[in-house]
Amino acid sequence: MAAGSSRILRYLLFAFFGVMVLYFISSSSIPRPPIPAIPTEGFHWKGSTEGPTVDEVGGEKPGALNGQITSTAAVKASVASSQPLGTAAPMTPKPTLGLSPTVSTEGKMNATFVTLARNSDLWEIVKSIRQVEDRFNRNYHYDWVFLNDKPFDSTFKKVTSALISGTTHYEEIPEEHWSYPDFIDQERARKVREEMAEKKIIYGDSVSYRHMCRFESGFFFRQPIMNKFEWYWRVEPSIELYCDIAYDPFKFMADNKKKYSFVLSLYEYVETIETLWDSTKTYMQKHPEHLVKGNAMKWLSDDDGESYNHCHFWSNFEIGNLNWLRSPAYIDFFEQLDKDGGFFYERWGDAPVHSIAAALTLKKEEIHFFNDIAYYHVPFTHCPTGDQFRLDHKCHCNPKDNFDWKGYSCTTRWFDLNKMAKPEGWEDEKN
Ligand SMILES: Nc1nc2c(ncn2[C@@H]2O[C@H](COP(=O)(O)OP(=O)(O)O)[C@@H](O)[C@H]2O)c(=O)[nH]1
Ligand SMILES: *[C@@H]1O[C@H](CO)[C@@H](O)[C@H](O)[C@H]1NC(C)=O
Ligand SMILES: [Mg+2]
Repeated sequence: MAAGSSRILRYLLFAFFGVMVLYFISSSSIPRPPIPAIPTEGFHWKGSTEGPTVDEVGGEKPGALNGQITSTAAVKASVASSQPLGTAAPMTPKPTLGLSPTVSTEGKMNATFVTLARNSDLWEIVKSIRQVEDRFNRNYHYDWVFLNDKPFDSTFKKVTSALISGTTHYEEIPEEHWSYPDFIDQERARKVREEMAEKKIIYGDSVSYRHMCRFESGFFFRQPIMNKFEWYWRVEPSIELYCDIAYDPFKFMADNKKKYSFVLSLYEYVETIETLWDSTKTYMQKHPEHLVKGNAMKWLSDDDGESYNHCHFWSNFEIGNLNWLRSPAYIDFFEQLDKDGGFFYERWGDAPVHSIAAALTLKKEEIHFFNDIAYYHVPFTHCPTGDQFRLDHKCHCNPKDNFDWKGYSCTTRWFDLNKMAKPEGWEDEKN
């Protein structure tokens, strides 16, 4: 009798305990409702045209089962992360995202992201990739080309391709695009590096940096993989994108007949380009046919081409037209520069090279300032001027950091040359 009732009591206790546990699990797995938006002036909920919703990209609907599913996924993820990358760890399959309603394959441009990187750049380039995907590419799925003077290793490929929503390509650069041309006197080049090291010129003693600058100036756009595309967007490691990009910049470029674009501009370090303008003048004399009427020469020179004022677009960000870079106008320019040897006898950067070419061989209207692409590459920030713009585009940059209107920026000159109205509030950001 006593034994029987205590057994019943035990059963009851077990049952009660079990119910409590179940209740606890299910109530803790009920998804929290979204934090209600505080309506502010000028704030709009974006409609379904904005991009795929959670349902469309295959997310689970909130419900009792949801907790179980996510916790299983969490277990899987922790198992996966506890195993070395080389083994066949169970992985969450890459969801096949449908294109968002506003973007059909027809609207997709013939375009790719492009990144030059070393294997050791992996953990810095992934930060850039994540931001590009979050702010833009998750809705567009453009391809991404990676270029390297060495083969990419499997970790680099695995990690980057998992983050990118488009097709990824990994290519090794041929030796002749990353070495001294035979006409270069390597002894002279070595002495220059020693001198620059003593003068503490940034990257002044680096051989690889010079190969990099020459490659970005003359070869990235004619790698076989790049020949498949018309448009490129260059992305470097450790950059930030601070605002949502709510439209396709490639399409904008095409629709508005743009060929080259920038977000930051500044004066180049003179010691690295002492004779770059001399070579430019040789090119201008040899190839007057490439100099376009209505170009942006006035942005480069304050004395009609006699001297260079050192203004250049910062080329670690670029959206541009590859066919322009592959045109005789650009190639003739690069070849003149290459023959003159300044990539090795000085330390010419690809930024002034691209910039001078753009300013001479394009109409100034073909060069675009992407005000709405908020960007950081150490040590400069482009944070769009105007509070409402930054709120509407969910920006996370500090307007105080905006470099656009500072004394060392060439962007004010760009606005003046093109008679563009500066955004309200620009004067407060001057200093
Ligand atoms: N494959 C490869 N990429 C390089 C090398 N040096 C620089 N890069 C890449 O070239 C770009 C510019 O280099 P970075 O170090 O960012 O120069 P900075 O922005 O001028 O300071 C980045 O995308 C780098 O990842 C190199 O030796 N090999
Ligand atoms: C993309 O552009 C490249 C370069 O202009 C061209 O060769 C290629 O055929 C284009 N591809 C498509 C699908 O239009
Ligand atoms: Mg960089």
